Formats: sequence, structure tokens, C-alpha cells
Amino acid sequence: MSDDAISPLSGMLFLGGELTPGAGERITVENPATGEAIGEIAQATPTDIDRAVSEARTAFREWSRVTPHARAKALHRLGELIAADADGMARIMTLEQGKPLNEARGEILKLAEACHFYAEEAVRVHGEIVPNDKPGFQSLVVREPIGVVGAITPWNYPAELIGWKLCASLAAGCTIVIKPAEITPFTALAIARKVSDAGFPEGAVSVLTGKGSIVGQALVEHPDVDKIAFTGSSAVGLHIQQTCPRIKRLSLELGGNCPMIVTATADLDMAVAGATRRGFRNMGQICIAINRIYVERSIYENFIAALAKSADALVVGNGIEAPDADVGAMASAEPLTKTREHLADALDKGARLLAGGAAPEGEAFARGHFFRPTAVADCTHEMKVMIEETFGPLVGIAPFDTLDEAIALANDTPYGLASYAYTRDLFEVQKISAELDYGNVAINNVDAGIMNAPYGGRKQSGVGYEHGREGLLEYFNFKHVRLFHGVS
Ligand code: TAP
Repeated sequence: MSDDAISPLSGMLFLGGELTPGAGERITVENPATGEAIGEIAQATPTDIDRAVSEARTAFREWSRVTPHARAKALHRLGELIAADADGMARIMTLEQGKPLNEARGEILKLAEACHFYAEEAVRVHGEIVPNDKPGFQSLVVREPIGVVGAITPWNYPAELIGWKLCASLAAGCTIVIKPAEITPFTALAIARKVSDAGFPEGAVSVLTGKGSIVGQALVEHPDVDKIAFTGSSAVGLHIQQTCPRIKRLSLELGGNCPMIVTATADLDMAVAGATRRGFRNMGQICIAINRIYVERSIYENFIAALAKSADALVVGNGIEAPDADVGAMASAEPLTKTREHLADALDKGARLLAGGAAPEGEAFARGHFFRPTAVADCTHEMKVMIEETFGPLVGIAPFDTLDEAIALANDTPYGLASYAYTRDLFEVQKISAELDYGNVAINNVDAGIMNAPYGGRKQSGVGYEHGREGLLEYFNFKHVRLFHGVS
């Protein structure tokens, strides 16, 4: 059953600055809360892909020469248009992704914030004059936009993860072809519709829907795409790195397996609130979700009792009908299956179930991908929940005796995206922030990413940064101009 918000976008691509019916294979898109079909995508064909890239190249010649002030103005306009339609765009997101409407609305507003942030940054990109080894020379280091960007994005934050790439690209003077996740295409098309209203040149932004292995891979392999900006799993990120047939810039924002350390000096209530928020928000489908918690033994039983209570109190609902529910449906069957598998593995190996462990009961939950926020205690690194990314509403907890042990356990992972700690001891704060091998460390809070600080992973969590000035610099080449002027 198509929804009024979705039907104008169903079967469309965004090419040449407008929504265009696609001719490729149709793939049904479902509402994960009900299992109902809400629309379909038309898989972009090789002709569509070539068209998008070629129009992006043409638009790049114009857009890269537009003044930063004019780029900023267009981005501010885009931010205003998006914010003005936050309710409509949120509905589209909830229908395809499952998160509660209020949370979807918050994400749309953060997308608008990204537009304004990068609009402001656009006019602050400057070069440098570098001292020379001989008199009469001057070295200018200038920044030039890379060119055509291929953006490939996942389904958990269907607006923000496009927005960071879109806004930074456009601010830098690049043009962009976006391949959103197959299960959340309509938010991307809704964003593109705003792009056309904001007055960017035709072809500066395109959206190609379809399977990642076909449409995404075609962008990776396309000889005229200069950079791939990818967010998704480490496995697909590695595949992209290995199969990219020519030298091109890659930024890879990948998976995580994020730890939290709670020492005996922590404010327990704050730590429990933080663990609940970052463990279960968006049904744990966040790259920076807390997957595993290490708690100092003297406060362990108190902490797990409080966390169990807090997890049990979370309201699960259909995101459209219960806009202010704490969590909605999971986005598809796949992460739910993995959550169940990690839970079964933990329980088999001796973990103690503290909260959740099953789908909520009732007719309202019968056909959607619902699950109760779930916590398990007494976990070890033999269990998948502690060493793999669950990407679902499951948190594993284990006690520790010394801070060195906790830090070693926290670092015992191939990932390095985000980490968390609660402590009120200055020495512990300093030691933890210095020794955790992660791109983001949040102490006494769980909001590891803010718009104006760099956000990126290390190790198998990726290369490159989004957010902040660093996120913008990912879209530039540096050029060194060495000039002899003879004035000494
Ligand atoms: P993936 O399966 O990796 O998919 C991400 C995107 O890549 C989708 O658009 C997918 O298309 C596409 N894709 C799949 N195979 C491809 C290929 N061979 N070539 C090019 N593109 C391809 O990830 P997911 O399941 O959507 O998202 C969850 C993962 O993303 C988690 O690991 C999570 O941690 C990570 N993530 C990381 C971050 C940051 S900032 N580090 C943020 C959010 C999520 P289809 O949808 O059509 O398969």
C-alpha cells in the first residue's frame, strides 16, 4: 500500500536536477513496522549511471568556479527548505526505516544543521603561504575541489549520513552522485527534491537507487568518479578498497564495536542513562552504539540492576502511530536475526539475561521487526556480543578489577570508532582518554559526534573524517604553486 508521502518518489531516480521515472528492475520497499509494501525503487541502469556521472562532471565545471559565498547561500537555502518540511520528510523516513517519528524529525533537523554548518565553512576555506628555502620564491598551497564524488550510504541514518557528504561536497565545489541504501531510498529522493528547489545547477546532485553490489559497485569502478565517500560495514568498505580498479580518493566510515567503561567513581545514574541511550537508541543500529560495558566490580551488581530497570522501561512502538516511543521497529529482518543470534550465543556461553530477550507481545508487533531492548551480564570475550558488531538492541556487560584490565578489554577489537567512559576521577579521565585506541572518546556523556569536531574511525572502522573542518577537507586536493618572483 503506497503512502501519499511516498508515491511521488516511488520508482524515481533524481537525474538532471529532477525526479525522473527509472526504467530498471523494480524492487519493493517495505515498512519495517508492518511488513507492508510502501513503494518500489527502480534500479539504476548502466545508462542512468553514466548519465549521472557525466552530468556531475559537466556541473562540476560550473559549480567549482562558483564563489564560496554563492555556494554558502545555496546551502543555507537548502537547510531552510529541509527544516521547513521536517514533518513531511520525517514521515517518509519513519515509513521506510522504522524509527519513531519524533526521532526522524530530529534527524531531519540535524541534516538542516549540517547544511548551515557547511555553508558557513565554505567561505572559510583558505590556502597557505609556505616559507621557501631560497629568496625570491613564494609557495602557495591552494585547495581545489576533488571533482565528482560517489556517495554510498547505509540505512540507519538515511538523512544525516547523506547530508554530511552532500553538504561537504557542495561546500567544497564538488558535485555528487548518491547511492542510498536499498531499503531507505525515499529519504534520499526527498532530500534531492529539496536540492532542486534550492537552486543548485542541474546534475550537481543525482540520486541513483538500486542494489549496492550493482549500482554502488558501478560508482566505485566508474573511471570518471574521482572520490568514493562510503559509510557502511567494514566488510563492504574493504571490498570497495580492494575492488576499486583505479586510484581514487576513498573515505570509509565503517563499523564499530564500541566499549563503555564505568569505574567505581562514576555517577551511577548518569552512567545508566548514558548506557541506555547509546545502547538502544535507534534500536542499537548506530555505528557508535555501545555494544559492551565493563563495570568496576564494586558497583557491578548495582549497575546491572539499574540498567535492567532502565532498559525495561523503554517504550517500543510503531514509529508512525507512537511518534514519541523510545524505539521503533528495526529497519529489516537482517539486523534482527543477527541480534537474536548474538543473544543466543551469549546465553549458551553462560551470560545472564537482565532485560528484554524477546519481541514485544501483541498484535501491533506481530508483523514488524520488533525486539525488546536487551541486556546480558557476566559476558566474556568468548561471546559474539563482546567482539562483533551486533547492530541491534543488545548490550553485553562484564565486571573488571583494574583500570588497566578494563582498557585492555576495551581495546581488544579490530575496530576503533567510538568509546565511552564514566568516571569522576581526574587520573582515570586522563588515562582513559589517552589509552583508548578510538577515533572518538566520550567521557561522562554518550554523544561522541558533534557537527564541528572531526568524526572518524581508525583500524577496521575506516579512514577519513566527516564533520568539522576536517570533514570538509576530505573533498579537496591540495596544490602547491611555487612561484619565482625575484623579490628578495
Ligand atoms: P552495508 O551493507 O555495508 O551497506 C552500506 C551501503 O553500501 C549500502 O548503500 C549498500 O547498498 C552499499 N553496498 C553494498 N555492497 C556494495 C558494493 N559491493 N559496492 C558498493 N556499495 C555497496 O552496511 P549497512 O548494513 O547498510 O549498514 C550498517 C553498517 O554501517 C554497520 O556496520 C555500521 O557500523 C556502519 N555504519 C558506520 C557509520 C560510521 S559513520 N562509521 C555510520 C553508520 C553505519 P544496499 O543497501 O543496496 O546493499
